[in-house]
Amino acid sequence: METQKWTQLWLNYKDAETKPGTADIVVEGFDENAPVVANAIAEFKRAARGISLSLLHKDTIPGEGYRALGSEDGITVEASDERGILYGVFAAIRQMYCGKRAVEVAEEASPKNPLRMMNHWDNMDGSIERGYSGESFFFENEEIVIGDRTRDYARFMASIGINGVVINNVNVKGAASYLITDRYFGRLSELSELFEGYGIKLYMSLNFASPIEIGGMDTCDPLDQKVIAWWEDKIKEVYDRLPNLGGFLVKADSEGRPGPFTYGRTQADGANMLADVIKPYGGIIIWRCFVYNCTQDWRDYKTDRARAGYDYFKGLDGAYHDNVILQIKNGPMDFQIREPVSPLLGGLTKTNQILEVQIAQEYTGHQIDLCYLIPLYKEVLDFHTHCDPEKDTVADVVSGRTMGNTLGGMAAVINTGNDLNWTGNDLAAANLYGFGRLAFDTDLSAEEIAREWIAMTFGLPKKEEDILCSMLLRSREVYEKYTSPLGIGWMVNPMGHYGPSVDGYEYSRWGTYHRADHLGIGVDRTEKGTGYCNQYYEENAKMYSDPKTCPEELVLFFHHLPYTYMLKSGKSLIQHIYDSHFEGEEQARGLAADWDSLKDVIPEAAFGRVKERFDLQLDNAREWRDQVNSYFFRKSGIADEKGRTIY
Ligand code: GCW
Repeated sequence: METQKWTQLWLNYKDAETKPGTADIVVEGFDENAPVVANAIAEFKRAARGISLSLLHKDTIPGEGYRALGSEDGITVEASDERGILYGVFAAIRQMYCGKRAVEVAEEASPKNPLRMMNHWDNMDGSIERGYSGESFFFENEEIVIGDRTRDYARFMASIGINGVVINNVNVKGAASYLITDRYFGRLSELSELFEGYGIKLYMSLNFASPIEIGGMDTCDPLDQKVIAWWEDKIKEVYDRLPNLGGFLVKADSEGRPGPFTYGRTQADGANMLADVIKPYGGIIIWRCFVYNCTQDWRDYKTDRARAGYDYFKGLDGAYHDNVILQIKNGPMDFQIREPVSPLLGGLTKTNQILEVQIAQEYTGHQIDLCYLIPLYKEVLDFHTHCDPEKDTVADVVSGRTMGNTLGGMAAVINTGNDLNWTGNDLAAANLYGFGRLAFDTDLSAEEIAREWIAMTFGLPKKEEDILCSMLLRSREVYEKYTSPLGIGWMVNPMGHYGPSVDGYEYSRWGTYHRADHLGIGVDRTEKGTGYCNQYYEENAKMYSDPKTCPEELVLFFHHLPYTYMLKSGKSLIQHIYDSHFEGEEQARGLAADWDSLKDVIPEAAFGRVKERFDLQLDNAREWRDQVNSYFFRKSGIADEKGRTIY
C-alpha cells in the first residue's frame, strides 16, 4: 500500500517545479560544505530553482542576523555566521513566496530574542501529553526515531528561526529518565548533529530525581555532596557523548514531580546546583516556574494558585546563577484563553527569564476549534510591567533589553505530531509558524504573520487571502466568547480540557475556582481577597484592584461581582454572559461559512480536513453556549433580556 507523504506546511514550494533547474551558487567567507551552509544552499535550490545565490561573509552584521538582497544577478545573502546565512536564505524564500520577484527581495534583520525554543511534551512510548496531532515523531516504543520526517521538522523550525528544541516532555518518567545514559547517546548524537545542521541546539528535559531513579542513591538533595558528585560524573559523561547539547529544562516540585522542596531546599538551590555542574560545558539550566500547590482545598479562599509562581520565585531574585534561566508561563494560572500577564515577568529584575507560551491548544480547542493565538502572544509581549522607566514590556524583559543580559527569549509548547499535516488542524500551523516568526521579530503584527503564512501555505488570490486572514484574526475572540467569560477560565472538562463543564474544577484540588453563587461570580484577588493584585508594580496593582479600571476582559479574574454589576457597555454582567455566548456561537458559524467559501481555492484534502474540524467546533460552541447560559440562568434566576432560548 502506498503511504501518503506528510505535507510540507509553509515550505511547500508550489511553483518551484516549473522553473528551470540550474543557476550559479557563490560562497565567500564560509565553507560551502559546512552542514548549515550546505543545507541553506540545498533549500534555496529546492525553493527557487533557476535563481543564482551568493552567500557572503560580512562581519558587521549582528550574530544570527542577515541581509538578503535581490538584483538582476540573483539573490545575495550576507551574514557574520552560518545561522545568519540560513535565516537569510529562508527570508529570501519567504519574500519570493509572498509575492516578490527575486530582484525585489530586500530584508535586513537579526533576532530580537537570543533563545527561540520549542518544547515538545513527547513521551518515549510515542504518546504526547496534550498532543492533538497524532503521536510523537521523535519517539516510538521507547526508541528515538530519526528519518526524513525529522529532517523536514528541522527545516520548518530553521525557516522560522528556532534555535533550540527540547525533545521530551517536562514530566520525565520511565524510559525518558534514561535519556542521559548510554542507552540513548548514539541516537541522540545523530539527532543533535542533524539539528546542528539547521542551527538548532538539542535540549532535553531532566528528571531532578535522576540520582535516585537511575543512580540508585537514596537522595537527590541538591546540597548533598554525594548527589553533586553524581551529577558531576553524569554531566561529564553526557557532554563527552553530546558535546553540542544546549542544556536541560527542569520541571521540579510541580504536579508530583520531584524537586528540592522535599529536602527543605529552595528552587534556587536546585537550579544552581545543576547550573554549576553544567557550566564548564557551556550548558544552561532552564528552570520552570510552574510551581504551585495542586492539592488545595476548595474551601480555602486564602490560598491562591495565581500567587504561587511569584511567591516561590521572587524572593530569590538575584540568587540564581548566570547560566540559569527561569521559564515563566505567560499567565499566572495555566494557558487559559484569557489571563493577565504573570507578575513574575519583569517582577524579577536580576534573573534571566524566558516567556513560555502554549501553541498546543490544550485549553483553546484541541486544534479542533480555530484559535489563532498570535494576538494573545502579542498582548503578552506588549504588556507594560513598569519594571523600568523605559524598557518595561515583557518583550523588553525576555529579550534581555531591560537588564542587558544575553540569556532569555521565548519558548513554546509545540502543537506537532505525526499526523500527515503535522498539526491536526491545517490552520493550527499558523500558530506554529507565527510563534517562530514572532520570537525572531516581536515587532511583527499578528496580521503580517497571518498573511505570510497564508501566502506561503496556500498562495491565495487577494480576496480569498483576506477572508482567511480575517478568519484567523477573529478566531481567538470567538473562542473566548463562547467559552468562559471575562477572564475567569477553567470551566472545562477536567482532565481532557475540551468542552464545557462549568463546575468541573469547582470542588477540586487544583486551585482553579470561579466561586459562582446565586448572587455573583469571580475571584477576589484584591487586598481584601487573596492579595494577588499587589504582586504587580504599583501602576498595574492599582489598575487591577478597582473593577472600574481593571480591563473588563479580566474583571472576573480579579473581582467577585454581582450579576447585576454594570459593565462599560451598559450591560449587566449576566446579560454580557448571555450575549457573548450567543454571539460567540453565531460567530463560530460565521467562521465555518467563510471556510466553505474557500472551497475552490484550497487543495481538496486540506479543505476537507478543516471542514471536518469546523463541524466539531460548531457542536462544541453550541454545547458551551447552552451549558454556560443555562448554568448562570439557573444560578441567578435572571432572564435573558432578549428572551432567547436558555435551557
Ligand atoms: O497545563 C498543565 C498540563 C499538564 C502539563 C503542565 C505543565 C506537562 O495540564 O499536562 O504537564 O501544565 O506545564 O507542566
